[in-house]
This record gives sequence, C-alpha cells and structure tokens, in this order.
Amino acid sequence: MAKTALITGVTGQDGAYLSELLLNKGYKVVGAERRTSTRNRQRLDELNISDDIVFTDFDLADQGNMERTLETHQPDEVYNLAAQSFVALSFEQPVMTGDITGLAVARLLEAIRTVNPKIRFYQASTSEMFGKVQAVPQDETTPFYPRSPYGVAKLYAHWITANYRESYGLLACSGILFNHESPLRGVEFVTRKITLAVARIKHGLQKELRLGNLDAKRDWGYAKEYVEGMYLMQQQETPSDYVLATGETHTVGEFVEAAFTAADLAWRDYVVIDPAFVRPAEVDLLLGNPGKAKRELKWAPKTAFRELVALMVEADLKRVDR
Ligand code: GDR
Repeated sequence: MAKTALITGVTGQDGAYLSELLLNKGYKVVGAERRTSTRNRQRLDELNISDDIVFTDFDLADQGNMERTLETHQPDEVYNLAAQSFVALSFEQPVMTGDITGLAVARLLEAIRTVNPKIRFYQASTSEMFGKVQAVPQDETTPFYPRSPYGVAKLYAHWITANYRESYGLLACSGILFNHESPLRGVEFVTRKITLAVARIKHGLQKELRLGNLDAKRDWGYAKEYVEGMYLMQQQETPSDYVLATGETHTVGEFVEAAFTAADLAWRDYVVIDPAFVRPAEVDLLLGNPGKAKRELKWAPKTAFRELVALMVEADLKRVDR
C-alpha cells in the first residue's frame, strides 16, 4: 500500500521539492493549502507536479479544520512546512507570527494526538533558533538564543514537538535546517533577491540592488537536497532531531560577489546599502555541524556554495530571458 504524506506549506520552496521527492517514491501526496484569492501553485507547476497532488483547504489557525483534514486523508506522515517564515516581517507582525509559526504547531500536534497518534510528524525547525550563537559550529546540543519574533516562535514549535514526543510518545521529529536556497526560493529572501536582480540587471531591466547588512554570515545549502533529509528523518525507527547544514559559512557580501561574477558583472557598480533592509536585531553568524545527520541518516550535502549561487543565477537569467 502506498503511503500518504500530508504536506503543509506545499506551495512553498520546500513543499514543492518534498512533494516531488515523495511522488517519485510512490507516495500519495496531499497538499495542504491555505485558500487565498489568488492561486499560488507556480512552484508546483514549474516542477510539473500540480496534477499529481491532492489539494486540500487547510489553515494553521483552525483546529477543527486540521482534525477533519487528518480524518479525511488519513496520512501516514505529516510534514509541517507552513509558517510565516520571513524573519524581517516577524518584527512587524510578531503576534501573527507567534500564532502561525509557533502556537499552530501545538494545534497540529493536538489534532494528531486526537485523530491518530501513530501519524509521524516532521516539524520544520530552523537555525534561527540559535540566533546569537552560544557555540561555533552549532549542533543539536547547542543552547538556543533566538533574535527575532520568528526565531522565538520557532523555538516554541521546536519544544512543543519534543514535548509531545516525550509526553505522549508521538513519532515527532524536528529538522533544524540551516538556510537552504534554490531557484524556487521566494524573492523576499536575500539569495533569490540577489540572483533575480543580477538577471534583471544583466537584461537592462533594473539599475541597482538595494540591500541591508552584507556582513551577516550564513550556512547556505541547496533546498532540493535538504528535503531528502526531512524524508530520512521520518523513516527513523526512533524519532530524533537533526541539524541539516553544509558546515561552511559565507557572508551576504560573498553571495553578492559570487552572483554578480557568475553573470560577468561587477557588484560594486550596482549594490546600494539601504537601512530599510537592516533588522532591529541580527543573527550575525550561522555555521552548522551536520555530523549527526551524516552518521545516522547517511545524509550529506552535495552542492557547494559557488555551485549553488551559479545555478540560481543561471535559472533567473533563463526566466528573465523568457
Ligand atoms: P534568514 O534569511 O533571515 O537567514 O532566514 P534571509 O535570506 O531573509 O536573510 C539572510 C541574511 O541576509 C541579510 N540581508 C537581507 N535579507 C533580506 N531578506 N533582504 C535584504 O535586502 C537583505 N540585506 C541583507 C539579513 O539581514 C540576514 O542576515 C531564512 C528564512 O528562510 C527562515 O524562514 C529560515 O528559518 C532560515 O533562513 C533558516
């Protein structure tokens, strides 16, 4: 019997790649989607998998809706990838972020516990929980110190997931994922903002690129590889939490330089520093140690930093060309 996976946040970058991976493995994929006035399935269309997914209306604010969704679709695995995931916005909308990124995970765990406690649960935790880092590199044992309402909300979600595992024996795990990027990344995030700008500048459609802090360091990997880690975590007999990262860190400035260089442009001619993009509190340095995932999941990142930048620039050059 084919397994059924329910994916919240199915229309996002990770939802799209995870859907593709699970469909290739023969899963029935139920895409939990928030109803909005405009259709938002471009990423799934781009991967040509929209027709293979069973969509269902879903809202992280609505407990009854969650329970009915689980009863109707009877998933074996739930992947909670939905969230208000833009760090900068969380400073403007901390309460909404707390509700949807944090508290909603308790709703979902309650729904699982009520409907079928055998459902396996994956929570999208994040390196943003390390925030003002207490050790370098960061692994599963590093203390947390979030630096944004988003990080605080994700930390609640992380601990409530562990708590339901320990209190009720739910098969729940969290992937502590460091930044993971791709051509499907939303344009509000810095990597995609940069690669799209490079492509538009190259085609004469844009004159400058306005950015905030270029000194922040991130451990950037390729999203398509990170969703494999999510799947592997769900297949472990005993659920546990895992860091997924590359073990390399680069500044935003280095990403800028690599992206402009990939299109034969000199970044200094185009980049303007704009305080509007500087955050009230910053996460200065993230560097993950994926040792546990390597040992226990046999997971390892393959795409190196410059390769990732180049593939994103190339994809945006093609898009803009079209
Ligand atoms: P991040 O990603 O906050 O790390 O969280 P983002 O790409 O938004 O920022 C990375 C770094 O770049 C700096 N920066 C800018 N960022 C944006 N978005 N726009 C700018 O113009 C800009 N200029 C400089 C930021 O200050 C920051 O230091 C991402 C999200 O996907 C989270 O949901 C996820 O949990 C983590 O990655 C892992």
